[in-house]
Amino acid sequence: MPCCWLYDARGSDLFNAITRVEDYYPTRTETEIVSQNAQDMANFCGEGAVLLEYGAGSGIKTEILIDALRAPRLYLPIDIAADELAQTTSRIAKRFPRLDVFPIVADFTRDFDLPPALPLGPRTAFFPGSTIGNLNLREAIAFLSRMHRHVGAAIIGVDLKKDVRTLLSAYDDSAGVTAAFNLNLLARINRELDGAFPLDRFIHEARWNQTESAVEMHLVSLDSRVVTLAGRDFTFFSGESIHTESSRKYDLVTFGSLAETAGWRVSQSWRDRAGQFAVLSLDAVS
Ligand code: AVI
Repeated sequence: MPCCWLYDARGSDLFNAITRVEDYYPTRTETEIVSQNAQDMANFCGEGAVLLEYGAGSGIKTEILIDALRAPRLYLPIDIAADELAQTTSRIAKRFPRLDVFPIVADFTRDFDLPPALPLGPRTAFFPGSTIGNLNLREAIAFLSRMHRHVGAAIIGVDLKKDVRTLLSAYDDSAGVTAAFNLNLLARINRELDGAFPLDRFIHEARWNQTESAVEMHLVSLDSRVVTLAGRDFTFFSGESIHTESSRKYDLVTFGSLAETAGWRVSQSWRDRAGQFAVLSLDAVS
């Protein structure tokens, strides 16, 4: 299923809760990288920057970056979740009263136009969170190519390959928050599509797919059953699963060639000490 369907209001709250659990390392690791290297990142963006953020979400890391920028001109957060975007926009506008903030409600995985009269100044995209990992190869190239049409430089968060045990506990945390996040999809289907999923007969499972270099989230049926939703029947065998999300993990060489395919060159990389996560700066080359 498209993983964007995991994010109804409850799903977004649960995702925010995931970012605070001990087992889920990406958010705190990336936040630490941005905090420790904010000045270098600000230098990369240049003075008077116009900053676009794809999938702005709660915008915590963005605040750290904006705080380090020299006289930024404009911040354009882009997100499909209008409510969260409005909250982020007003928090950032309050914290940085001299910065112009122009929110855009759009799905950044599809084509959309930027406002025609953007102020002059170096344009940089910010795409933290390792959200690029939720896109398959074709989608990732399409996204990076779209970003290339919008800006000449980018800062992007990429989760790195690591031992499978660390990965699986990040996506099946001991507090059960990721399980609740995944199972919420069935509750959503029941509510919005008049579905009849018995929520206690499906379980969350995180799997490592070596070929795809991805952690996958699945909802596994504990029995053989037929589930009706939106007037249609869906048959499950016992142990059969719904694949709800893939989270691809990269090494720097593989990501570098992916970026190159879409017209980018990696210019700098900032990593945590353990090498779990990387934040990369990209320059448009063609
Ligand atoms: C939003 N995205 C980058 C998260 C990830 O790590 O793939 C979504 C997530 N799924 C389970 N935990 C977090």
